[in-house]
Amino acid sequence: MKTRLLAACAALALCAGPLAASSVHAQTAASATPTAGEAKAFVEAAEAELMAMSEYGARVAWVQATYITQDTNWLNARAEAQANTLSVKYAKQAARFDKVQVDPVIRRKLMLLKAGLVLPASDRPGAAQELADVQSRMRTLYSTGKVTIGGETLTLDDLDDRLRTERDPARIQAMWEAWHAVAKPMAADYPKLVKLANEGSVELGYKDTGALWRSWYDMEPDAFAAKTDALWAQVAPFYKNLHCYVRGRLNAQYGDAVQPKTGPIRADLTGNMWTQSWGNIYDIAAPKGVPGPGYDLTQSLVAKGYDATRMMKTGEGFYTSLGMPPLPQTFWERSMITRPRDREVVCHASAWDVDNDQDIRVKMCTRVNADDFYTVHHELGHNFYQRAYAGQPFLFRGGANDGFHEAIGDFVGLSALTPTYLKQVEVIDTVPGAEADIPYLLKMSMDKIAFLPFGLLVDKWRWQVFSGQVDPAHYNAAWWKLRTQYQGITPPGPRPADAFDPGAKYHVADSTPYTRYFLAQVYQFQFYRAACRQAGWKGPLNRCSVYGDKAVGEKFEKMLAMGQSKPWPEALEAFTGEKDLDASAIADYFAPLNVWLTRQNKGQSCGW
Ligand code: X8Z
Ligand code: ZN
Repeated sequence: MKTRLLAACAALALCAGPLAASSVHAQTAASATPTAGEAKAFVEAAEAELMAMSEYGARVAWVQATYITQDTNWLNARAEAQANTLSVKYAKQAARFDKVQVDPVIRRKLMLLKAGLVLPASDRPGAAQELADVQSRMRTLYSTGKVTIGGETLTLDDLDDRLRTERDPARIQAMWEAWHAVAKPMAADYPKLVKLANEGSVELGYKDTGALWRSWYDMEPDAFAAKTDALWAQVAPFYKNLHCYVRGRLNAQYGDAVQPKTGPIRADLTGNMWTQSWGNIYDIAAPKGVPGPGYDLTQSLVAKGYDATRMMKTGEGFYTSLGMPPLPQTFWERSMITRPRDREVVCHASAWDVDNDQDIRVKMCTRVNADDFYTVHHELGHNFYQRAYAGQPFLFRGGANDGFHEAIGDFVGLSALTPTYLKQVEVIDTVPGAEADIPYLLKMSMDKIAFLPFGLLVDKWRWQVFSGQVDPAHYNAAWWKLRTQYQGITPPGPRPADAFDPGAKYHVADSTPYTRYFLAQVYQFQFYRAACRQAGWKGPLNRCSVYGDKAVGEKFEKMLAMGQSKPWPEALEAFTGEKDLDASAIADYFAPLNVWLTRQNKGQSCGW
């Protein structure tokens, strides 16, 4: 249940079951000018009721996501419609206390109740069910999508696997085009979803659904949009440097006919379906005459006989080394960590908090490779966060914001990928010397820096769509305009007139907001720089690992335990001493690489 990853407030959208009670109305409808006492009673009743019912929604959603059938889809859509209706009702009632003097805790809870939906439905009869049905169709289309290439039927995880290593441009293009064709039928549904969600957002007092999404960050929505643009402006020159270098290496690999020396990069050539991480083509980008990072993590994991469970156990071991309690036995009994062969499931990885307490789980179709080793740490970050804030009142059980939730496991991953750590846990046998630093940073930048424009543009596109700036006839063109403008990429061939390429990305098909991942790229380096300072680390930042550091762990857990009880700058300050998003931590980490890239690109005309 992806919204659980965001925040308790977003979780409300999925929390309620069929037991919706009306006690709250009875209490709050009483007087025309409500009192602080009524506000408190309203919040307490809402919180108790939503918490009691949230488990129902989570269990239905779990069954649907791990066993997709017509019936589980029906059940889940129905539960979501009921939850949406209930959450909207609470949001509207909460607004009644806007002008009442209440204490800060009640004020924050009222705010969370009001802003806590991702796609609010109108209270027009039938609207919530219509919206849930559209969502259900799009999600299932994505998760059960298959392509046939050369007589072989392939799932998305099969395609993922092959794109990592396939180096024949025609075969790469065929896989890319086949997967993007899967999303075509969403073109008819997406405008319906936009209309329905906007109807609900406007009723809640937002300009449109995009404005609602931008309102989650303890600041004005427009100020938030400006902040993301400013962060991008800080890192864009580095991205352009990386783009320039990788484009040159792709040109050397494939020649002018496939990848010209100038202009955008062909979108299918970076070893990833969405051109969002490029680390899988490190072999192509590897600098000539410079030794590589000294090991291949995928090969090492395979050689050491890793399987999905051992990858999870290793991930858990990092968190417990920081002093956090081990995962409960039920995690191991109830999680789904490989793709079942006998049924359809949602393979896109997610972390769940089923009962808002100890029943935490991962759902992931884990394969033994470097990407999934990293994703295991990412997902467990969600779970350890969930458990750390389980002591908060229900409405504060969420990330300080959704970007925080995504950044926890990524922060741990920055240590868990260091050769020092990998040697400590015996995944690799020797720690390479200083000559491996530039190759290591290059590989990291191909995953982290390459991601940034994608992390920004997915919601830029949705903001345009929700605001009506782009109409359905231009959805696909607007998508590629942003992809070219920010990422400097172009599709491998002309796109069909009926294409709906945004839908080829899980988070669009699933309506999971995406700016969170852009924010997480920034936060994770702030967490990491602060942790390494606390640990007294003096060497190059890319070699710092806080594995086993209980003092860092204790301070980190204190931030996690705050949940969303305080505005995010306070949570950030509690661990880092910093109060704002700051891309200088990324710049610090990659500084030696940026110098190196600038030298490599000398004489090239960069940009697109
Ligand atoms: O969706 C995810 C996680 C689950 S929250 C696997 N990520 C984004 C993506 O896959 O597009 C992690 C990185 C970005
Ligand atoms: Zn995540």
